Amino acid sequence: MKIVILGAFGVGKSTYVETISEITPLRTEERLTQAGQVVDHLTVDTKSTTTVAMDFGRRTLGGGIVVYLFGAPGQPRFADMIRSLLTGALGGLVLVDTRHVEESFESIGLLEEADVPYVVGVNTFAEAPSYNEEVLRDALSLPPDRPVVYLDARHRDSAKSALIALVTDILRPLRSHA
Ligand SMILES: Nc1nc2c(ncn2[C@@H]2O[C@H](COP(=O)(O)OP(=O)(O)OP(=O)(O)O)[C@@H](O)[C@H]2O)c(=O)[nH]1
Ligand SMILES: [Mg+2]
Repeated sequence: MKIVILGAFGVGKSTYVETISEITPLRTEERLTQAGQVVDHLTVDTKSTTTVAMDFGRRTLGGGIVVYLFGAPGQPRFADMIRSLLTGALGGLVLVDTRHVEESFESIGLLEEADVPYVVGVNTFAEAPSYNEEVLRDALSLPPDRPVVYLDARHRDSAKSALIALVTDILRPLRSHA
């Protein structure tokens, strides 16, 4: 299964791929510079690089399911790259930082444009406000059939639960027709 990890700049996409991948992921990080400060609004002080093409990892789940994970870049200027990554994808995981919920619209829009099903994953940063599912759904205008999960992209079990939620969602129509 090809799946894409999307979300705004700095929400933890590369961290997620790193946490969940069973192989050393491919990364395409480039240094953030003073020149980019006008367009790249940092939320994490420790962040010094950004994804400029993609992350790539792999994770084998039970039942012989092998998931190929493509971590997207975050900034809107990479939209064409993200459209390319969505080609042939069976699902998307949209990571959300609750300090900047509105920055998730871009990713959700690209998924809807590509007609790829998705799960919204709230990456729970300690400093970020917590909203319950109903409030988030409302803020994101999420269709009722789109799942929302809460996770910490740095923790394996938490990251795995989010991936299973997405894979389960992808497989659901097939099962109901079996
Ligand atoms: N506190 C906290 N920090 C996190 C979490 N997930 C990621 N980080 C940190 O946030 C920073 C950004 O993570 P990245 O994984 O580079 O974010 P990204 O979404 O890939 O960023 P771009 O590729 O630049 O869009 C890193 O310094 C991570 O260590 C989290 O769940 N909680
Ligand atoms: Mg990244």
